[in-house]
Amino acid sequence: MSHLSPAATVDEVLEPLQRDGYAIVDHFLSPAEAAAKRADLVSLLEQTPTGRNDFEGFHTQRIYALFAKTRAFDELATHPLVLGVLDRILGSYQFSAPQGIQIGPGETRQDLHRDDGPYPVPRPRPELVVNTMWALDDFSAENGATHVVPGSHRWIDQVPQSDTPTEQAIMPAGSVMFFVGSVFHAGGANRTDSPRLGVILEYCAGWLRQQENQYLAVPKETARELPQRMQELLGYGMHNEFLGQVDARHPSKWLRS
Ligand SMILES: O=C(O)CCC(=O)C(=O)O
Repeated sequence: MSHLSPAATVDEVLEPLQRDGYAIVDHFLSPAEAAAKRADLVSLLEQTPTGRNDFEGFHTQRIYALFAKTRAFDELATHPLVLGVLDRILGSYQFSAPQGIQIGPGETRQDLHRDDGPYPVPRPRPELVVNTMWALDDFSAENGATHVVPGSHRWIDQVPQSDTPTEQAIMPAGSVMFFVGSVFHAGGANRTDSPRLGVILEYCAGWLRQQENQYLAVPKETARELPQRMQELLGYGMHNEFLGQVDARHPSKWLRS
């Protein structure tokens, strides 16, 4: 698994991302920045239940509606490196399922899956989803670092088996893994005594339905106060001149009204 430095360019991220389906930039945030973002989620985690099924994880907490609850990730969500990668892969895009994921001790490995799985478009197809996993703890093989099946973004009918080899996104806190929606991956088992906290900022093509409905997840009053790029990513933007209009007007006008 190749690891890039925080000075990585868009092209340097794209190279492993397109070849393997994922790319890791180590230490994108300083330890202090990562710790501050982690601290920001602590009070939210105190109010967050564990999952309701094996996929969510019975020992895993998920902070849904992330952008209604914290401003700590706005800057990362709109960072030029992230948007530069998204520009090249998706072109037009929006948030799909931004969420905090804390995998607790005793959690088992999630089933390998694709984040673009919910979209019923035949493969091969262009990428519909790009995800970023921000490590707020050190991700290790023992505490649940995300598993990835290298190259599986090119699979058409093939599906992973129980013995399909995976690599784990072992990375220090403050690092980020970019991965395309077509690559098979899974949250890891946590065999330690401490939780593993990460945040996924997931984006889908601008012409698709968002996995989590951001118009309802983030109150209009909150969205109205955000920078324009954040508003567009939440969905208050247009894909070409047709998709996203409200009463024949740009949705940003409706948001301001
Ligand atoms: O938490 C992780 O490492 C990945 C989780 C994941 O892929 C998911 O919940 O869809």
